[in-house]
Amino acid sequence: RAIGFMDSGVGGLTVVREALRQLPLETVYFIGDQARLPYGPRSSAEVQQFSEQMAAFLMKKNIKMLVIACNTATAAALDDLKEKLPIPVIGVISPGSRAALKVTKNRRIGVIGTEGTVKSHAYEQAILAKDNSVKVFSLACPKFVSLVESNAYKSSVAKKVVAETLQYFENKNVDTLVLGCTHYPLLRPIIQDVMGDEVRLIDSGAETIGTVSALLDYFDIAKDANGDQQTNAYYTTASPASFNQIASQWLKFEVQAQKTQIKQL
Ligand code: DGN
Repeated sequence: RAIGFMDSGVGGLTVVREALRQLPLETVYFIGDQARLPYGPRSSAEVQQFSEQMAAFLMKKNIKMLVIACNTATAAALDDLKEKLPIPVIGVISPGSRAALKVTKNRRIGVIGTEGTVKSHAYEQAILAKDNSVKVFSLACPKFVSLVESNAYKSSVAKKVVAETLQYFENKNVDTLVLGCTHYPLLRPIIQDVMGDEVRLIDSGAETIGTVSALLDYFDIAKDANGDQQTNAYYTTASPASFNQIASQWLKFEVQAQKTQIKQL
């Protein structure tokens, strides 16, 4: 049985890439809801509803575990899906928070994400619940997702937008910055350049695969992995052309996504 991954778009592939690297024997099913992207500006109730629909799509494919490879959807729907689904459900916020706490030395942590994630205060809550002596500075970066989805994440426009947006951190003296949106690792070289080499960037999606791996062992459900990458499947709710282009670039092999309409399920 496969592990299901879901996101609003191509961002979740940053989590999938890590899964392919760390868990090469597992089968991966991924769905990106590009037809309804971006999730960031939507209400939490709406994101929760869309998340339930994506989860239902993957459940029909008999997945053994669900990874919400989207911070916005994790903030809006993790508790709900955990309660409703009979399989383990993992979000990206808790692993990202834990990793940031492990890395910070000066106890000043920055978090960047969508408006939805930042408004939910999910990162502050997760970080402060573990250590309330830490200072957290959160910033919504509403322009970043479209830079990635439009395949402009290496462009000079991207450099300008990232530099302008992250000016907020100039006087915050953070030593750690959480990439609290699964789209942002594609902008990582630019973000690192703007923040400076001394700031440690946390890829919450990549951290999540460590948790997935531990849970597979705990529930003893790693043993049905078959190691056949041919059975991996990628779905998008929009036209696959742009998805395939970005996915193939990012995953470094030819991705052929299938178009699906999850709304009708
Ligand atoms: N990739 C999603 C996240 O991690 O929050 C959000 C992308 C979006 O739809 N704005």
